[in-house]
Amino acid sequence: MSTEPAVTLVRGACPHDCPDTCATLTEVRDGHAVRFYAEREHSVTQGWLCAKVRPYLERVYSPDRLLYPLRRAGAKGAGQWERVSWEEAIGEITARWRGIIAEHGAAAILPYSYSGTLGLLQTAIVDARLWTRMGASGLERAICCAGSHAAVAATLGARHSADYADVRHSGLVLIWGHNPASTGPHFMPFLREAQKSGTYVVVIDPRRTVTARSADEHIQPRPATDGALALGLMQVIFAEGLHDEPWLEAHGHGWRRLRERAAEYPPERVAAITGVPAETIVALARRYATTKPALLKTSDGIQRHQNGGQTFRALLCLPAVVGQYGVRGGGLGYATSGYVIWDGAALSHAAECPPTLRTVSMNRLGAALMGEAQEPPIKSLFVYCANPVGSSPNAGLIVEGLRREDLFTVVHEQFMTDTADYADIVLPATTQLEHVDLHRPYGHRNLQYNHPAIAPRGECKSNWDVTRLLAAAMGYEEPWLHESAEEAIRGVLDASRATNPYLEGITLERLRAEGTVPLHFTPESEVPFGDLRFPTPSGKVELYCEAMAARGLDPLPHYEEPAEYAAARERGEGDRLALISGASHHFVSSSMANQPSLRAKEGEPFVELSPADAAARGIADGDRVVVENGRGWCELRAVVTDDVPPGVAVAPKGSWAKYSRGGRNINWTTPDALADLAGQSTYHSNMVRVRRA
Ligand SMILES: Nc1nc2c(c(=O)[nH]1)N[C@H]1C(S)=C(S)[C@@H](COP(=O)(O)OP(=O)(O)OC[C@H]3O[C@@H](n4cnc5c(=O)[nH]c(N)nc54)[C@H](O)[C@@H]3O)O[C@H]1N2
Ligand SMILES: Nc1nc2c(c(=O)[nH]1)N[C@H]1C(S)=C(S)[C@@H](COP(=O)(O)OP(=O)(O)OC[C@H]3O[C@@H](n4cnc5c(=O)[nH]c(N)nc54)[C@H](O)[C@@H]3O)O[C@H]1N2
Ligand code: SF4
Ligand SMILES: [Mo]
Repeated sequence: MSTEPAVTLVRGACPHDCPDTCATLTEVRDGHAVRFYAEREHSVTQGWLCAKVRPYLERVYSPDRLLYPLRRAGAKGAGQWERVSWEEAIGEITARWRGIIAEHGAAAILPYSYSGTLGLLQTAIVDARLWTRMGASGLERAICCAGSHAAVAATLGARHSADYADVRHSGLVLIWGHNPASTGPHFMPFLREAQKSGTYVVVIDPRRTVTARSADEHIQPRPATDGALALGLMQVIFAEGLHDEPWLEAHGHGWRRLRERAAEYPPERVAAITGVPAETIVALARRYATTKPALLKTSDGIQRHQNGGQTFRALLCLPAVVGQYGVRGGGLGYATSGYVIWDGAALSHAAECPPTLRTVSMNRLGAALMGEAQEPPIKSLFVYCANPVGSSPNAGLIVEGLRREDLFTVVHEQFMTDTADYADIVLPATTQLEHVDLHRPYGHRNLQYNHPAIAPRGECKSNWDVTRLLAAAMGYEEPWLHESAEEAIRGVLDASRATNPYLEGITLERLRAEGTVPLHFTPESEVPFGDLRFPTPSGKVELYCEAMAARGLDPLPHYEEPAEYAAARERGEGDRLALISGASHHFVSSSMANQPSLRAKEGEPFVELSPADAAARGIADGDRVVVENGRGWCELRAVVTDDVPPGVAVAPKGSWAKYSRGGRNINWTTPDALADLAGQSTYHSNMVRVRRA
């Protein structure tokens, strides 16, 4: 007789920062996850997971998982630890915090988190509640998409996009500064199908990415010049009378003023700025204006430039000029995250909390720790769902800050990251297989529920459970700091549904039972902006944005060279290269970049150089090179390739510093300057020198 324990099948969701939010299945036998794979029936996941997450059990059961709380037992960063109990750890943290609050006020405590998981509970609720109750410093979470979100809010009023499948209706797809083959791979099969039936695909990216390889046309502008390119396309479209004037009259606020602005960008001027030949600009403008439906598909990578906000505004104007918003297969493919905005009051209970005295930009963590944040100075940092030493800009300065003897740093993590190395206390975190959550994807229009599949490994605790422990030890008695996980999710879901038609009929019970629940659309709301009502002050697409004018910002999109590029040009530093550090194929930011099998696939951290730039520096393919500027340096392997044009270098983000030669990654060079809108990060407005090591 067989004594094999039965297998149970547990429904989950991929928690990583990726638009696809795949529906997953875990087979559990005897409390142990034995298989992990994709849901077949899901309209987007379609039975496959990406190369990064397929080996998820390797991550969950990794011998490197943090399993117990640790206290630093040597110098900061020396890697000496002693195991402590949760009781001791929480006791020590809250004792230190009480002292800091008494001396400096709670604003001296800075929580730091971003996108380790995208769940409602483990991220959104956790980000909002304890810290607000405490009166800690707020964190301006502008590392990823603040500029594009601000641009969309100003121009369209909402982040609405269609399902990937709708691309089959597109006659033309402009994939602009976006690399879905790596960063949102479930779009690609839909794009392939469309291409087979005649859709023309153009990729606009300085680098020949995996996505660009299979396009019908690849256009390579100089980095950060896309605002000029977009305005140049508009110039041609207006000048040749190819714009949709009735549409603009009815739905485009300030379109004549946009036309005047665009007139400043004739093809020859744009060619000089972008490096794209004038004929190519004219041909693309004609194609975009005359092939319908025309979809502009983009994401957030392109706006990580100092002029990224205005660049994104310029992109958002294009579909309006050719009357493509509200058209199935046309308009904008950006993000679906605007259909569900979680109810703010239910999320944070901020009305019952003290005011947040100040907010610190997450893009300036190093500067903030080193003195930019005054009154009070930051005396304690609590990091979770983030790895700032690996992922945030100007990492050398962050490390300097983390070395401060008077800074009390706590890191809640699954692994001993480059950041956890500098902690005073490390707390072990659960993975997605060990906790519950609800996910609102940014690339498709379903909600995804994640059931825990296994018990937490070792003494790992979820973010929510740590919140509750800390709240109790701080003596905060508000019931919303002590709810069960399900109660917390239910409260926010129910409050959000009360005012949101897209959540009609979506209850926690349905989510728990069905796992994947599509948002509720009507025939009128199904196509993004299908009713041609835009939730902006004018009710139209705000090509000219009054709200931006009122804030002293340029109300029309414009092109401006990033200061770092201009400075290098003016100083005659022709040997500098514009370095772009977008997504790596096998990691999600720095997540997964410690998994041996994925590191092997990605290879040694590299920088791509054009044959001309390599030759000019005496660099051969495979050479070790130093990439450097005034902020810092790192050592990489040179890949000499015509995938990048002269003047541009590409070094993907994500590699852990401690697994890199010299103990540094590309973020030792990236700028912590802020962009033109919303305090956005500016990773790609980065001038570097490259030389043989
Ligand atoms: N495999 C993988 N997937 C990921 C991630 C990852 O790290 N790895 N990260 C996730 C996250 S956090 C995000 S925000 C999304 C981002 O998703 P994407 O925006 O698609 O990814 P990025 O690689 O950041 O940027 C896209 C492209 O922008 C190009 N680019 C940079 N500067 C310019 C420019 O000035 N002009 C133009 N035209 N193009 C430019 C880069 O070369 C890059 O190919 O991906 C998510 N998915
Ligand atoms: N050079 C360069 N750098 C970049 C970018 C770029 O374009 N160029 N892009 C930026 C972008 S778009 C983004 S979004 C940021 C992302 O930056 P981060 O938000 O710092 O993301 P990760 O580096 O992936 O680190 C997330 C960490 O969270 C941990 N984690 C996962 N789940 C949990 C959990 O449930 N609880 C806890 N406590 N921890 C958990 C993971 O183990 C991981 O170490 O990176 C930025 N970095
Ligand atoms: S990272 Fe993206 S593509 Fe990969 S499994 Fe997760 S959601 Fe799916
Ligand atoms: Mo991101």
